[in-house]
Amino acid sequence: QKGDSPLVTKTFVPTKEDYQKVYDEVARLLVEKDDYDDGSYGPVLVRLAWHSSGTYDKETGTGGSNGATMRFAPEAEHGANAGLKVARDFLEPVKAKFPWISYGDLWTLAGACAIQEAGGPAIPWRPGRQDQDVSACTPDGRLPDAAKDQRHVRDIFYRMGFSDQEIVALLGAHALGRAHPDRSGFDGPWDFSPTVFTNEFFKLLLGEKWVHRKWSGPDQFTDNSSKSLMMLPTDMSLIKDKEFKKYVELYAKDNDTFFKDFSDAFVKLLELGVPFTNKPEDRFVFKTSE
Ligand code: HIF
Repeated sequence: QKGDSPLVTKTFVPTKEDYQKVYDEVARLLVEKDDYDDGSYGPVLVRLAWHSSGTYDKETGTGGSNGATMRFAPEAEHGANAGLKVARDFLEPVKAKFPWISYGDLWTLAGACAIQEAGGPAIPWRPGRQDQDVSACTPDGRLPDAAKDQRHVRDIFYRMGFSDQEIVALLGAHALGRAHPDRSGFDGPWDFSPTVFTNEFFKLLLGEKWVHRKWSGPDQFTDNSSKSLMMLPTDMSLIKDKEFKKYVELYAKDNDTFFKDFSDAFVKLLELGVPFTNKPEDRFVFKTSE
């Protein structure tokens, strides 16, 4: 049959420009909806991107950001994911505007956007995640437990295929955001500028005296000078462990190296288990808003 058949619908193949439009919309909403927490949904978007990716298990190839399975009750209700509905709901109007993007691509793109918009490094990103159904939900217990020590941190991140240096670089993201008593039980921000991406996490970890907070909540640490910042037991493990600590020292001194290593490790995190048909060279570097 020749000519335009009404039976043939063209499949929409999004280009880099289309994904940049999604980026721009997330960035616009971050500015518009500034009446939340410390003035930005950015940190909780980063946490959503990471928790959707951090279920990956390299032995079985299961988990990771591919299926966006946190949309379903079993995974949404895992204790570690408490509070992330806020981030998923924030992105719903973006999904409505760009219905062709998969949730997995949207959540990870939004995480990359939140880091760039917070002044962090470029997070090169590529599409390819396909939404899956509830049967692809991962079992509870794949995400880390902040009450534990370095052995647990290594168990969790080695399972995803990360090295000690990559683990420390990633943890620098705790410069962003805060803990909420009604979500994790922990309380407070890691630094004084929780909406700006910097290497402050490492500087404070080394520069402050951290003491056990005296309170009725779970064991966490507070800085002895202002008593308004916090560290989780897993954060403290980075200076208790000699192998980890040398990278903390490196990143506290050298912000450029931190930005580079963080970007590499975060890109790797967001891509775990994704069946890409494109190549690493095809990653997009989104333009950050003015
Ligand atoms: Fe977090 N993380 N994270 N995290 N995280 C919290 C909050 C954020 C761990 C525990 C917690 C990473 C690793 C680990 C962010 C980003 C990343 C909270 C508080 C806890 C308990 C949640 C709440 O109460 O709202 C543990 C145990 C980790 C491994 C050791 C990643 C590297 C740092 C992978 C990462 O990118 C962000 C951003 C937040 C802030 C969220 C907010 O709502 O402000």
